[in-house]
Amino acid sequence: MDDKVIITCALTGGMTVPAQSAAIPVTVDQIVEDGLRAAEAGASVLHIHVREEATGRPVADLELFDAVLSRLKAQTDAVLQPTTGGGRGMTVIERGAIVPRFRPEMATLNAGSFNFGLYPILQRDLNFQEWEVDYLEGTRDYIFKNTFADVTYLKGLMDEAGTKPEIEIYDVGHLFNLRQLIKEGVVTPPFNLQFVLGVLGANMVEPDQLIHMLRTAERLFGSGNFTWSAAGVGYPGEFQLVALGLMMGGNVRVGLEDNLRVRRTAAAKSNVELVEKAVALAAMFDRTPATPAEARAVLGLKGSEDTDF
Ligand code: KMH
Ligand code: ZN
Repeated sequence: MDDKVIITCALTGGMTVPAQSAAIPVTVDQIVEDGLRAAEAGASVLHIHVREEATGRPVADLELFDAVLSRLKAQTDAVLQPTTGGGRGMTVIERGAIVPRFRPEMATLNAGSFNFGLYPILQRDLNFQEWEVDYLEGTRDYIFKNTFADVTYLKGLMDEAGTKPEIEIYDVGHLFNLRQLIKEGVVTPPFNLQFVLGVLGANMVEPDQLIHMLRTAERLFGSGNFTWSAAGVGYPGEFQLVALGLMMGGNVRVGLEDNLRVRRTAAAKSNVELVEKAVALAAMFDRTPATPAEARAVLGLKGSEDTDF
């Protein structure tokens, strides 16, 4: 097993809302500051979303992406990985615009459509803003749309930009989608998989679910033809998958995008706390955080010079 582990930190996302935690970075300054500290703590990939600064609402605003990406690139060598997943209400055109505009080394590519239910968050006794109630309640009737046409379109943008996709797999069926896209020449091995478990509407965080998805990927694609990472949504799911990923030779993802607790009884004060816990767990499994250069080599990335930010 390769002792190096690529730790991705998903800084803010488009799922959680500010009412859930004051730790969620919202402004450009907060996202940049948290990203720099997360990289310092051992994250070699920073997964980037942006939010309206005044309200914290997830947006696809290219000016905000430019500010975050440019300032991070100026201060860290970590791989900067913007999302094409965006958030509820964004079209695939809006979501994909970050690729030709910034030509990032890496961006997410979601391999299938599914219900994306965030509305149970409203059962918590929190001080929600009006938009947060609408945003969350609206997910009762929301499909995170990634049709074969959408995935093909987004991957085409990435091919033109020299951007490597991180292919997000939420259900085992998404692996069979991927097999079809390989047949069509849309995706060619080697590629990078991120197993994301714990979204209501797709697979949940259970050890045998991850192992089944991994074994299915190995059977469909051959274990030498892909790298993989594990991202658990919620607590303890995030760190259950971190432990499994570390034990099984994979890479791992943590961050306030996916999970707001660092202990069962303690909310995370920042992304750094989550990265630090992943680094500590890695050491227990004889694994050390990959440097950005090592991550680029494993993921097959073009380097940060050839980007447009
Ligand atoms: N929010 C995660 C559940 C993306 O941004 O494209 C999935 C994710 C995908 O991070
Ligand atoms: Zn994301």
